Amino acid sequence: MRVDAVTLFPGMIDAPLSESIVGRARAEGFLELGFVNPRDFTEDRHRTVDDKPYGGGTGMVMMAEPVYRALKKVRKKNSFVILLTPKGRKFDQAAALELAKKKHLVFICGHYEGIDERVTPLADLQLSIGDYVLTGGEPAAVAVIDAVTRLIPGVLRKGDATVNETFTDGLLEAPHYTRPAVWRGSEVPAALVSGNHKLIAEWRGKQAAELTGKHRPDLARPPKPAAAKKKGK
Ligand code: 6GU
Repeated sequence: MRVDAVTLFPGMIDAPLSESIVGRARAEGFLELGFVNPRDFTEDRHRTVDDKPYGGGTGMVMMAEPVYRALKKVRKKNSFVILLTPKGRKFDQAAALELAKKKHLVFICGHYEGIDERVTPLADLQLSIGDYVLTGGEPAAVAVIDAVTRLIPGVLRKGDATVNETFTDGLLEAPHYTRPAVWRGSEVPAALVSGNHKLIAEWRGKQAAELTGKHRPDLARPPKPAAAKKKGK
């Protein structure tokens, strides 16, 4: 997959995505990550990319033209363009699975108070990573690119399967343990060391249900409106 980021601060995305599994995915060619900086598309002496908001108010707003020109440089016919903004649709695992099917993603990262609203029609999708405010779209781009990259076939080694993991089946995962069996007096649950696969599966199912109910009651027993709706239509 090819990914390009339109950003004033490419290092905020490049550095974290040079480590660990995504770093390896880039080195092995599963992910091609490029950057384009709106500042390189300015024409004034100060290379201005932001200005005061019309109507007054605090902070600065990113100007439309440098962002437009940067996007134009990387956008192709098959590109899917995502604007990162706290006002966007909430990113989740289902969205990650959808994005993982695309050939080319382009992320537009706002900074300061945001980008001139007139660039929003250039995006196919507006995404937020949660209900809190970041300094810019860059850390959000890192989160989304990370979640999507690990879903590209071949990126995860066998044993890192993405089938039974948290959110994929609508539940949080059961807790994990590794050696030693007793650590500072704390024991691994008996079911996990029993060697009985049925018992282990039952224990994990119960733990997942309990944990989801406690930490994420909104996820517990997810409704299935898709199936119910289809019949009526
Ligand atoms: Cl995509 N951008 C910013 N600036 N803040 C956020 C966000 C995005 N998602 C959550 N908070």
